[in-house]
Amino acid sequence: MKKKHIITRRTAIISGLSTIGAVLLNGCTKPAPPTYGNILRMGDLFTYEAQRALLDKRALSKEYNQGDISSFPATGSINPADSSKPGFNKDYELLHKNLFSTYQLSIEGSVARPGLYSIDALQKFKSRTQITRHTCEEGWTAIAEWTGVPLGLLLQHAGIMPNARFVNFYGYDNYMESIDMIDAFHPQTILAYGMNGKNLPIQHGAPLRARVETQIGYKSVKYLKRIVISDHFIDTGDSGWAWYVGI
Ligand SMILES: Nc1nc2c(c(=O)[nH]1)N[C@H]1C(S)=C(S)[C@@H](COP(=O)(O)O)O[C@H]1N2
Ligand SMILES: [Mo]
Repeated sequence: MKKKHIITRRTAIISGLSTIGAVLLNGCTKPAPPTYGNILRMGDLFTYEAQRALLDKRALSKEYNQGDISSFPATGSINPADSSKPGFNKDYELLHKNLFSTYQLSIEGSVARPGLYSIDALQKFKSRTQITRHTCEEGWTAIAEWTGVPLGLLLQHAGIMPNARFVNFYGYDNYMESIDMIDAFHPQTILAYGMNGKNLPIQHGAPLRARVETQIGYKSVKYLKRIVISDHFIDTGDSGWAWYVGI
């Protein structure tokens, strides 16, 4: 059952990539975004076409009701402001002291407009709230409500370049993971600042974490510090865990 599901998602990804290839080859004959023709805005064409070609065909991960919300364990780093805990980081300790008012997410790499975003700035984007099930590779699951900004909106705002293929997430605790553009533009891939109607708590990644609902829990990076858009992905290497872990 589970295996079948994974195969289905792989097929979707492969056809997705060939669609992007077709989009790039036929770009001129397809409807173009208003920024078409501006070399710095080529990323807009890519996202515009790719989103329309792909996203409506992509299945949403199941969403639940308020009554399904469960208790939620915190794993991995649970407080980078605590020097007695793994993942301690001095910059994070300072942010925590300032109640995250000085926090700024950095968006860098293959984007026309690299930039820093405070939580206030992120909250000005249209938000998305979703109640989803988190699945950890260690074998537990839990359901919570997440509120945040769709990553695709932010990437469009930053203007991703044509060579952009991966989104690399870096956490304050030195944790890192990456996803491809198909998952990055999935409507349920959000940068969450809220959990169960409150600000995201420390143990779950305050002030901002990724929620990648199409993949297993370790892709949902907590304590986001930087997002680097690139033509190559960060491979966490010898950990033995797969890079792509669709659920
Ligand atoms: N920065 C960071 N992000 C992380 C981790 C971590 O240790 N550090 N652990 C990952 C793993 S394995 C899981 S299951 C989830 C756990 O999220 P939770 O602590 O909110 O349950 O976060 C993921 N993201
Ligand atoms: Mo996990």
